[in-house]
Amino acid sequence: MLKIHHLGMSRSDRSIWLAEELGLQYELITHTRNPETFRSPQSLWDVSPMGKAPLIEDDGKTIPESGAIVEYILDKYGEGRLRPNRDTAAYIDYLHWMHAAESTLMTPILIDMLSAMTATSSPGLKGFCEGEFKTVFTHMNQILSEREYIAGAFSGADIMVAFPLMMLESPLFASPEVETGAAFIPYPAIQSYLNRLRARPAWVKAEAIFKSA
Ligand SMILES: N[C@@H](CCC(=O)N[C@@H](CS)C(=O)NCC(=O)O)C(=O)O
Repeated sequence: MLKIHHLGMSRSDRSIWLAEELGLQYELITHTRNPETFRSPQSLWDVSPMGKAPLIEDDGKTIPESGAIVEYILDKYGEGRLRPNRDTAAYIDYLHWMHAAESTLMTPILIDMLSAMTATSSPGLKGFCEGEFKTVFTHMNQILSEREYIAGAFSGADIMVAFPLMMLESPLFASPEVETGAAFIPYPAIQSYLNRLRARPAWVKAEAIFKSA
């Protein structure tokens, strides 16, 4: 059976949500962060060479990296669901956002978060993050005011993109040190999109699972 290694407050939320969207049977293995360092515990290092979540095990294979996991699961268990056909324009949007989630979107978020957590923020870093957030969110807001989901119909790309967006709503980002504190105020289409995602039954089920794990 498919095994999902889950670390609290992490991108492994994506793997659980995807499995719930597809109605898959899976075994959930939960790892608890070190309470002092907030890093992975030894149990995760025992299965993951870089000590990172998410990680899945399936048919004797070990698959790391949340985007790779989405693609693997859709290839093996998707039966054509949650991914546009390859010869469509929607597929290009799917590919774009599938990859942008961990790169274009996540980069300023991580810089912003880590500079606040380590008290190393500077006008240069703040300016960089502010500019990046404006560019990315303006573009996403435009797209999401024209369609319901990031690549048209709901897809694996939404599962990828939702994580960084939801991260911005965590209390850490409410700090005045962090550029994203008020990030969504001028972006109503992004806010409506998040509300739509949170209303999905599979999200509701997944959220209950990773909150209780
Ligand atoms: N790009 C990777 C990032 C993996 C990653 O950094 N995971 C974090 C949790 S979101 C982690 O395992 N952190 C614990 C640690 O590094 O000690 C992915 O999308 O899977």
